[in-house]
Amino acid sequence: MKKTISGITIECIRGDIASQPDITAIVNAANARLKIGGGVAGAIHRAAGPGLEEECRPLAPIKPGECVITGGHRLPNPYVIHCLGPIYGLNKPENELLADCYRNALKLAEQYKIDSIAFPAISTGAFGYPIEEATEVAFKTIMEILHKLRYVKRIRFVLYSNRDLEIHEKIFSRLLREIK
Ligand code: AR6
Repeated sequence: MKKTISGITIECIRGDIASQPDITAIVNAANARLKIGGGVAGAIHRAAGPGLEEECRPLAPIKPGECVITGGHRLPNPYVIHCLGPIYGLNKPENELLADCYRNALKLAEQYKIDSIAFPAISTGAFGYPIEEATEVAFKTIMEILHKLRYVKRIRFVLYSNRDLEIHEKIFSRLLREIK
């Protein structure tokens, strides 16, 4: 699914965040120490090689809602933006901390004049954030700041399962109807 709003294309696809060669910056659902982990952080660090962890070392630790940017190393993408999502039920208020991830990632993308960015569903794996709630926060946050973006022209959500893709498409369609 794909929709262009205020000149910015938002799309949802099923896939692997570490295999998005046409995107300038991919977002990592990181851990506080910016080390290789499971899920997204595992896929990204494995594809990027050990140079990514080395570049991350002096930037760690980060707090929930914070993001830092590095190069892509062996990834096809020039940049990786590492975001620490909230652990559901622990880091509060979860919705604000998750919104901060999307806001701060886009702020960094603008600072680096990045034209395209791909997000995974931050916090919805090991960190336990219910997918419907997280999706709503992600889209609402992005739609609120779309008009401020000068350089970002494409925002892609990369979902790992068909179910997560369907949930994203359903919630995105509903929010689009609501803003009409
Ligand atoms: N591409 C796209 N999405 C993926 C991929 C992939 N390769 N792999 C998993 N997902 P998670 P979190 C989905 O756990 O909840 C890590 O171990 C997954 O199905 O990667 O923010 C870190 O080291 C889920 O919907 O991130 C941290 O300690 C979503 O991506 C912690 O987990 C996020 O799952 C971060 O937890």
